Amino acid sequence: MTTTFLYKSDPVRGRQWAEVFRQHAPEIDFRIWPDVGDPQRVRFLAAWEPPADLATQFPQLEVLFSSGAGVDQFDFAALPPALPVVRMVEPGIVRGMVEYVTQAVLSLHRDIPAYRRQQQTGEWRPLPVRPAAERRVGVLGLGSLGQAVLAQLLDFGFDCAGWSRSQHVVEGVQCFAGQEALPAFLARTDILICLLPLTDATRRMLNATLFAHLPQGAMLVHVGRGPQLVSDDLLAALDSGQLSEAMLDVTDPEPLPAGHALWKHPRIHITPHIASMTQPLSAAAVVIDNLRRFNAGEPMIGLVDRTRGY
Ligand code: NDP
Ligand code: OXD
Repeated sequence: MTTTFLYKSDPVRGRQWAEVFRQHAPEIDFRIWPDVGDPQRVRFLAAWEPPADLATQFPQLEVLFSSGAGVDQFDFAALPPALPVVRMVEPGIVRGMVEYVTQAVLSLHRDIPAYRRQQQTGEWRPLPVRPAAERRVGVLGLGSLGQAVLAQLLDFGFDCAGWSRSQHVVEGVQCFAGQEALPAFLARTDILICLLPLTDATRRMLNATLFAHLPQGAMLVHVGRGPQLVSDDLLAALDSGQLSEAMLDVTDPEPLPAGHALWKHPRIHITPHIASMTQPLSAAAVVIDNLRRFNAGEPMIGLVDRTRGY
């Protein structure tokens, strides 16, 4: 019986996936939601938001692929318990995140937000230029994105550190692990980048207590998930000078409603969740490779550990 791979996400990008499947996995019947064909044939699904009652609709479903890097949009309790879930680990999304975070860090490092404010009042006032080696950058999350970002920042000569749940060894990066090491990591961080997945452990983690461990005047680049940040604590930290700038690519809620206090703060710089996006051509190629792995009984890249939530 022919296998169906069902794609339920942006249909324009879906057509690019379809072309890659047509060229490299022609034996698979690739379909774009809502054209599901025979539901009994759907063995694989790629989705940002899967349909409800997955088990009833697609009783032969064997793998759920997230069309993005995050999986916090899935209600794990509503998914069949033994269904493997795979997050997106693909070179295009990694490159996009490296570009975004690099521009954010360079912009903060070289005082671009301050010059924008000066321009508004016609003020010509050079600020001191610090070498990158004297700027301590710290990345929360040493996963596929965090490590790629650090590799680029190391190239610029920044003093780099990272924090994760388990201990990592990354050349040139001071690695910290676990809650007990968090204060020491924060104490040496001038520019903090959040690249953590949203889980029960990371929700509301960017709060007043965490900000208090940073050096006074530290800066934040938040590219994880909106609910990790306590907005009122950020506003208070900026008003008190504990933090000096914040670049937010993610907010809670999204879209951020007009008139929200985060829009108005002169030291907050917002982009609408565009730091990075799955690139259809490279993503489809990675998924086809994962299907080969799955069929060969090999571990798939990006397999989610449901007990950890990422
Ligand atoms: P990974 O799963 O590869 O890495 C997650 C990292 O976070 C790991 O190093 C993990 O530690 C660490 N971590 C998770 N929970 C904790 C915790 N409680 N304490 C300490 N460390 C923790 O994810 P990716 O790098 O692929 O992606 C990270 C996130 O980036 C995504 O989940 C998504 O939310 C966000 N994202 C945002 C985008 C945007 O456009 N703004 C685009 C794409 C992703 P360990 O290594 O020990 O497991
Ligand atoms: C993702 C995102 O998780 O775009 O892929 O945020």
